Amino acid sequence: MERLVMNEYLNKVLEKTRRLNEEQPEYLQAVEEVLTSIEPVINAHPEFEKLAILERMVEPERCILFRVPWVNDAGQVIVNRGYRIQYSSLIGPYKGGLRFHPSVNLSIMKFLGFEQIFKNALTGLPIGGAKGGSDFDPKGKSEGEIMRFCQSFMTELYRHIGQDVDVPAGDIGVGAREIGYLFGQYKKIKDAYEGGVLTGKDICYGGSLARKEATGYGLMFFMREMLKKHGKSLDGKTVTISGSGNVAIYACQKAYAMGAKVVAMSDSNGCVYDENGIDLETIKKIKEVQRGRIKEYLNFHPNAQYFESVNSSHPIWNIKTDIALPCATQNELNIEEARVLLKNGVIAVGEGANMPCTYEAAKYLIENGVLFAPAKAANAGGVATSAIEMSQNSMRYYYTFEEVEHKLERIMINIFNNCAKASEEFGHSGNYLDGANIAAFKQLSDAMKAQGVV
Ligand code: NDP
Ligand code: 2IT
Repeated sequence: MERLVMNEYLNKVLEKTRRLNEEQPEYLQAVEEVLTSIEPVINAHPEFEKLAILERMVEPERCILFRVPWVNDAGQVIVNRGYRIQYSSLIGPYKGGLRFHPSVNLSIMKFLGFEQIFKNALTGLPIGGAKGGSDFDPKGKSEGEIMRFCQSFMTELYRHIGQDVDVPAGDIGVGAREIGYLFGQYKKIKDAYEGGVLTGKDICYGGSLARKEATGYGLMFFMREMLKKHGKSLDGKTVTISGSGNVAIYACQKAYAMGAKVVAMSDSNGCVYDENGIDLETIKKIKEVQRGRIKEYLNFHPNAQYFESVNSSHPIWNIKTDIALPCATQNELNIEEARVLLKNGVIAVGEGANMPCTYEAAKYLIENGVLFAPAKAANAGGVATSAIEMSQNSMRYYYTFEEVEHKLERIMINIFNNCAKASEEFGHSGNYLDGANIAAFKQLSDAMKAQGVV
């Protein structure tokens, strides 16, 4: 959807970005959302045009594309494509996850890298923005295949990263298992123990307690603060959560701890609805241990219902709920689905995934009074805790689970307050999407001005 922007400089940059990146819809979507949001700041700073602040913000510092050859169990050589988008080192080493999913392409990598710069600024910690990954599909692969793929991926990636240069972590399809294989190969090639070169490591070799839980927990801390500001709470609320991966599982855990009832979760094949409340231990067993499909939930809870996803539909958004948490992937909640949620009485939507709502859906929800927690603020707890992992690695020390969780909670409260403040300052009170973009952009543009033309 084209958005109306009055500022001439903004329009010029938008047009140029569209022209240069015609084939990259997700990237353009992310850029358009941010640039549209920050119009009041651009209006207040006419000097930004001469400094080309926006042109420098939207163009990645470096895009690395590489070949990843590996041998499958049948002896066949397979070639995948690897990516690392080193988007911005303005406020710290490049930092952001790796995604292994067949849909990965340059547009998706660039959109994620772009979002990451702003998200990382919101954490208040010294981390730049990056993203990487591959079109490799981990589904159905053996342990040996996963390991060989990770080793081949790192055999190229290692020369581009380092604990003060670029620090990858997990994302879709990359969890502690993959990080372990990547770390092992990095260490073997470098012949040095650089603990802080990757985050999301297992606890047994330098990972941080509470990193696994951090994105989901952080989302719920943000949601709690947002509801509180509007005189509401999670107590007794129903919640639906799309996805059943890392973010979804720990959002579910915290939602229960905050007194809510999670009634539905999903994967790419469909969703389960359990009116008694989703049994998270069953989900964890199916997803974390067996790496199975969510449909198997019915083997343990025959009274639950399963709704198959047909033609990439998202049946989970048809389920009546007070709070909806899209925690699977980009553009998984569109305007029609937003309308159904609203008709069914939704009061808040929290983006655990990156850009899960289309811009039209997000705008519709906000305009209709639904409290909206935008991804780059609401899911920043994961990368914030990655930065806490890096600091523990540098100190050669560790914090307890409670210490890390407490730091995470403080960071999420700060992020919410900063989004609220920025939204008020520019007359968009209660629009935390604009608030998040404005708060992050102000810090980044200040840093850009301070460092000169580089
Ligand atoms: P996981 O791989 O652990 O889980 C992903 C979940 O989303 C799975 O249930 C998966 O289902 C579903 N999913 C993935 N792709 C699609 C798709 N194209 N269509 C439908 N369902 C899909 O990933 P995470 O939980 O780590 O990541 C989820 C989201 O959260 C992503 O958007 C990620 O960028 C974002 N995020 C992650 C952070 C982290 O720390 N891990 C931090 C901040 C954001 P299936 O198994 O069927 O594929
Ligand atoms: O999207 C994200 O913020 C992540 N996948 C986590 C990145 C990180 O470096 O922990």
